[in-house]
Amino acid sequence: MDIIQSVLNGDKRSIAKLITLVEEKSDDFINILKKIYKYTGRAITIGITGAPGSGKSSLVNKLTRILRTQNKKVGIIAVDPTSPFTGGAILGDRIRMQDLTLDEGVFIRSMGTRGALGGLSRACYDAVKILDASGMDYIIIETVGVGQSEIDIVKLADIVLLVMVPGMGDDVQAIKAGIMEIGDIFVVNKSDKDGADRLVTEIEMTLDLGSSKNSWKPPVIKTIATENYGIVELSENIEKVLKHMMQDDLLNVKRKSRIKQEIISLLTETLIENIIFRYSEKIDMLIEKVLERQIDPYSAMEIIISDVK
Ligand SMILES: Nc1nc2c(ncn2[C@@H]2O[C@H](COP(=O)(O)OP(=O)(O)OP(=O)(O)O)[C@@H](O)[C@H]2O)c(=O)[nH]1
Ligand SMILES: [Mg+2]
Repeated sequence: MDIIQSVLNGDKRSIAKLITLVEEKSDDFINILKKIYKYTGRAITIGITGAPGSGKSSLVNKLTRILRTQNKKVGIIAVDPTSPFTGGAILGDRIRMQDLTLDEGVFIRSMGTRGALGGLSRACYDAVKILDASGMDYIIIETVGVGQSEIDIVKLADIVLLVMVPGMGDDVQAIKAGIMEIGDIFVVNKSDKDGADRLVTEIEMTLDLGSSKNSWKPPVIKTIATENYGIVELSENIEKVLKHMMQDDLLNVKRKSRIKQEIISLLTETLIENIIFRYSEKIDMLIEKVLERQIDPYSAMEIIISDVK
């Protein structure tokens, strides 16, 4: 399996190819994923989410530059809810990173979401594994903060940056919507605009409400991505939060729960598919009975389950 070796060697074309195989669920992709799994678990995954246009891509761009000066390899996944197929040129423009694509130590990929709610697709989770195995030190996943992808990012990332912008009117709303819980770091971007300090205060007050006096509080960082302001502070805070998470074993707890989630969802999917396939005739027969009110759907389920056992 050439492709496995070249992915492990960090070859960008092979990485891209393998992600495509995974997206298309082509033959054997699960076997390839099985083989690379033991090489994963080294990368740090950073999720970045926030309202459309809040400056996520600009922040990722500037953050990546800092990581590159530290000689870290960076994989970037831009989750694009608007289209599952984004051409390279449009992608570069959309995520404002054309200049980074030339860097050998940076890999950028756009991926679609799943369904109308925009949850992260299985392929996205697998792409993270591929990038991890390929030797990326950091994997940054950008998701637009609408719908399910924002919630899903917590399951995928070791650390989540929540980007907010002053004067958008929806800051308070976002805070109220319970989104606050997902942020490990709060980034107030576009701090060149009016109301940045007020937004910082507002976020800090909300964080205070939700935590006891001595407990850990997520940092709130002001940035102006376009002017590279606050980016060093942001990267230092990422390291600080990671250190805290490692010291308190929180990172392992997070990763364990991620693995549990993954096994459970694979199990659920496979079991259900299997049952539906194996008992399709029986299910058809039971449908007739339910239709005629001889039995109810609950009993139909119990009949099938008792057979499975
Ligand atoms: N004034 C100002 N503009 C910014 C700042 N950061 C980004 N922008 C601009 O805001 C616009 C959106 O930036 P992006 O980085 O594409 O934002 P995004 O959140 O990735 O956008 P989507 O991926 O489309 O949701 C661009 O025109 C940026 O140049 C900032 O700190 N201040
Ligand atoms: Mg973007």
